[in-house]
Amino acid sequence: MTMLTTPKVPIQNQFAADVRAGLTRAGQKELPSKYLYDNLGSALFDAITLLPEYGLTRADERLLQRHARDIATHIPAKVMVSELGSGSGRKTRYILNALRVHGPLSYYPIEISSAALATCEAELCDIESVSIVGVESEYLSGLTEVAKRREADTHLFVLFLGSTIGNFDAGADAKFLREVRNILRPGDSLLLGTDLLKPIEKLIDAYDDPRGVTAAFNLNLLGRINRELGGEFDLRRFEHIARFNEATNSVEMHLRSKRVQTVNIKACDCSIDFTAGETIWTESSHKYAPESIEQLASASGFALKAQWTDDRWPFANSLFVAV
Ligand code: AVJ
Repeated sequence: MTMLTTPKVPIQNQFAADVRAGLTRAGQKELPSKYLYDNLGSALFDAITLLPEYGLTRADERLLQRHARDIATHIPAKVMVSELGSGSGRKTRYILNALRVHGPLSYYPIEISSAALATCEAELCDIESVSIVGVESEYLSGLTEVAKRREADTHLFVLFLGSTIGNFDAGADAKFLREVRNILRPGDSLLLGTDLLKPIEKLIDAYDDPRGVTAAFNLNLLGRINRELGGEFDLRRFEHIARFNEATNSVEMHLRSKRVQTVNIKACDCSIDFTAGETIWTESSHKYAPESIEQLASASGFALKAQWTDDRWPFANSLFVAV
């Protein structure tokens, strides 16, 4: 695999600054959900995707498997594919396989973690006539770098799968897609995965599974702060909770302090007081109303060209075209 890198802020300093800002702010304490994905967190997320209660990833995969050829009919033969957050690369195989019949292509997975890029390369390197260029970077700076390498007659096809878009706060999803759009040219396309609204009980089961895998995934964020920032969290003094916020249509994950306690974090040079029952908000996972996706497209400079939905687990993969 060839590698492309972009200048970046030393990750550790940024992590310490974000943790400090999120835990010392007035009101609801919070931590950015992107920090859930260190090596252990990524492995726990992979386990979540196998849980019977978490249908999201299977729905996404069914859609891509079934409709990859149909999706490919919308994409010109001279194409460069880039993916925001490649994950394991398993779902992407279907798309690359459907596109390569039109001729050789290059694939640029963008990931902040080099470990994830390596997994993705191992999973996909055997696909004939596809060359992989890993981009170790944040999404937008990585995509800018990819767009620079594109020739005049080449279409840029961006994949943003798995409903990662749902982790952005209200309004920030359209803002992010607008920034993606600004890197593209009119006619370029984006395949966007979005989890759809479904009954609340189903959602809570998916985010608070009886085996406790999601709880382990969430609590690992405190473990990561201990390991990387000299935090002194006792993970047994916190519990995982998942709740549905009806005002924002999002499943929220929190970590709730079981008692009054104070926790030191050396690298942040701070100590944090918790009251009994106080929570740290660690993730929001927005669930889209089917009609809202077209609005999301037009609010961010795209038109909705085609859409595929799963009926067993409401989920949509939508093809947006830059206008
Ligand atoms: C990977 C962001 C799509 O929001 O469903 C799974 C992460 N969090 N269980 C999601 C997650 C708790 C997941 N995404």
